Amino acid sequence: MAKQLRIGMIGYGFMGRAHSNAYKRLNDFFPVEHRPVLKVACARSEEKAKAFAENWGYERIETDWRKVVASPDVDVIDICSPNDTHYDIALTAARNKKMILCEKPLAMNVRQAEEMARAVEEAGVPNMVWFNYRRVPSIALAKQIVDEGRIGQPFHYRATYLQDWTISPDVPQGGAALWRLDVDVAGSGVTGDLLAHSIDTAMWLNGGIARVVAQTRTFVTERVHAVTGQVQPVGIDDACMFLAEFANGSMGTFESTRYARGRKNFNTFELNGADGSVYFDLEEPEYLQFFEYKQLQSGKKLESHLTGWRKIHSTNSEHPYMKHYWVPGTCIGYEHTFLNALADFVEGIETGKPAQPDFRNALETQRVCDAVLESARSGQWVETGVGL
Ligand code: SOE
Repeated sequence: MAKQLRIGMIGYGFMGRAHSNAYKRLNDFFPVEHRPVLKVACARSEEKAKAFAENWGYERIETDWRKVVASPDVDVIDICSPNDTHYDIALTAARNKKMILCEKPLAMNVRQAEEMARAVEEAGVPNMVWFNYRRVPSIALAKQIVDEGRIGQPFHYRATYLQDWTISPDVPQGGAALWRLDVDVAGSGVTGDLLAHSIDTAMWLNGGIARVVAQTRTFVTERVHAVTGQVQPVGIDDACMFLAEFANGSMGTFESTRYARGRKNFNTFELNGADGSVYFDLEEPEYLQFFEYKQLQSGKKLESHLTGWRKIHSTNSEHPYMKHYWVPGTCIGYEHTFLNALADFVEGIETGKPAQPDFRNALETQRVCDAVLESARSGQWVETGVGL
């Protein structure tokens, strides 16, 4: 009989929906022993909690997260609430010996993230942060290609993460829908919200980022606050660019903004090494582009007139995750990245090989984010302390 994995969901927004979908579909696609049970949905507003629970099929609701993390009938706490709540919920959940899945960024700052990593380790509870883009098959394929040694000595890493939804000064800050614009709730702007994804992917593929120098900009400096109704200063970074030095000696550039007109969720990266390069663009997620130089050299005859980038449609059953879905040539979507992440987490519990990124690993991303923000303030290169 399947083992139950009883879920206590805290939050009901975009990520609450993405994760709930993953819980519901896990056993349809992945042959794991555990079966998620949607036990409790928690939101501060009873009305919102009820609507969410009814829609997704949660058995009951709570309006106080403390009751959820104390519930004996809950095994996993899923933290999908705004960033300023992650720390308290995670620490209490760890004390109560719950498994914890936490949305990104892990915390508001390194100090919180360090305590959170320590808390789950001391409690011995399985934990993971939902950096879902690692679970895009094409990105996982890029990781495989790097691990197979096909890129060779890395020279350059280039990442962009562009959106355009905050350009109008009429967009308020704060409240349930727009807490990402309120620095007291979000901790930072694009650095924690978007670049955290780029940094997680970059360090997964190319190793630790040792030092950074950054510039941030806040284009709209005052916005009405949705909760107070007052015009208040904006404390988040609307845009951030930084240069990075990886521990392996390669150079990185990272750019993120919510002011790139026409760009909705433009998440790209390219890694260039001596023997090859990989390029990914989330607007064409089923493709990984790969330029292979090594194979050309090793061939009997170098057919240089036939060289070029290969656009790999990562939908064959031998591509990461794809054997669990449809026939070759058919695609999966954004929602499956969460399903894949959940499957990895559950397999981690079952095999005893914990899925990554766990809190300890996500702490490294937090270190880079904090170093980026510190550098933007000081104008100096900042050592991240990653991997020490
Ligand atoms: C912000 O708009 C956002 O929803 C992020 O919070 C997510 O992490 C990102 O994947 C999509 O954009």
